Amino acid sequence: MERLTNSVLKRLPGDVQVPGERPQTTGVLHLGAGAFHRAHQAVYTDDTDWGITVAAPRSREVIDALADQDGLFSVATLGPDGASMRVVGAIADTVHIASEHERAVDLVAAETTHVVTLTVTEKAYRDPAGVPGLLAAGLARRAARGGPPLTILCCDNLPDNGKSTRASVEPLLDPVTRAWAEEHVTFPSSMVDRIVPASTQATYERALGELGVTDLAAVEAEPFTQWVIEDDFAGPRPGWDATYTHDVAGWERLKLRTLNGVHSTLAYLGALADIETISETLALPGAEEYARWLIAEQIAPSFTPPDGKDTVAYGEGVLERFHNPGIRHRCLQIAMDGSQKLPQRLFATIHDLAEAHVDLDLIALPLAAWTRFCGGRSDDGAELPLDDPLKDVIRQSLTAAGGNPAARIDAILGLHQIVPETVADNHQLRRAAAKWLRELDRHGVATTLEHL
Ligand code: CS2
Repeated sequence: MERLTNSVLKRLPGDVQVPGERPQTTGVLHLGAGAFHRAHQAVYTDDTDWGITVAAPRSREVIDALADQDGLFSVATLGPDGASMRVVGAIADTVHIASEHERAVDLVAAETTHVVTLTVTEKAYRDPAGVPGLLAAGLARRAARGGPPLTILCCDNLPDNGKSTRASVEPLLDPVTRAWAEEHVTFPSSMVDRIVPASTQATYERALGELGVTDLAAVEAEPFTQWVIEDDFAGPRPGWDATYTHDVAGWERLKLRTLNGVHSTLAYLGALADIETISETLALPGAEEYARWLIAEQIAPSFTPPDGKDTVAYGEGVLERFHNPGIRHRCLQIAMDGSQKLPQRLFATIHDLAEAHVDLDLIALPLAAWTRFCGGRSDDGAELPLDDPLKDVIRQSLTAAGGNPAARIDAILGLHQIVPETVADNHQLRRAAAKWLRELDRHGVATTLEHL
């Protein structure tokens, strides 16, 4: 079957949006070739005259597909009222970090690289041998050459993600590079948002149907897209149509606690109830009502939203997006890496509520749901995969705790690597979570939600 390449662009159906002139230079080096990058930063860059070199840390699947397609791929935007197709031409080159490490280091150092963007998932920042090590090696080379300033822009769902990225790289720098970096490198924070499920066979089939050629790097996404970036660039940047601000922290909190917090909550509840997607989970009797209460009574009072924003109204928008039937976002995909996601999505909220002496009953339910999910069995007794870097310690602690709900909650709250002491020691939270876990064990998710 013919592939999506430059030579077929002119023959694509008229309703497919195609790129104009392809970029000649790649001022952006992007680390992480996942679906989210392709449907988010790559689309923003496609609307500018800059190009991207995309670097894949481990798997070569996506970059091989891109290389076979002259860097082209399609984004299907799936709204409640139909779909539209766009071919993105911003990716000009690819690099495989695992097998071309030297070249990747050189790209970080290259004077033509002005911005390094990252979507490498939460856990990657804890692995000095991985992405932080690559950035450190690249900065050392750049400093040694007296290269131009560089902006390192994190686009992962972490709080203060610029600071977190800096903190993962800085300890790896020698004193000379560190001094140079202080002058020449910035790490702005950013809040990124677009729902982009992992591509499946159905994604590739849809692309083939719409384009008439095969696209093995195709992605599907919702219509909504947002990018709020801290205005702290060390040098030139592409003309991304983003919001530039000096206070990104409020935006990050709003999105992480509301969208991602409710996403993870629904993902664990849905997975336990043997439901495949978020939109199907939200359709369970009681689920949407619960999500609304959670947002209004627990998430909203936990922080001050950015200027002019109302968390409850924002939450309504989020729930509407979650309902989008065109997006089949699997609960098990979102359930992955809970230990890396829940600190900023759930524990930070609990911490702030506890400080403000707000009752913690409703927010104890996601904690109970995650605890039961980590036990590995759904309400129907099906096996649930625990895909998490802390899998071994989680399973060991739960096994040691036995069947008692209170002991299992204590085992999870005892994960001091991820649970702040103020949360772990909160008596009211422990009691409420144990109560919910007992309910979930006895009656399952569907009945628990129905009788809230
Ligand atoms: C999701 C996010 O997989 C997950 O954990 O919560 O990927 C979510 O879809 C995005 O952050 C939306 O911007």
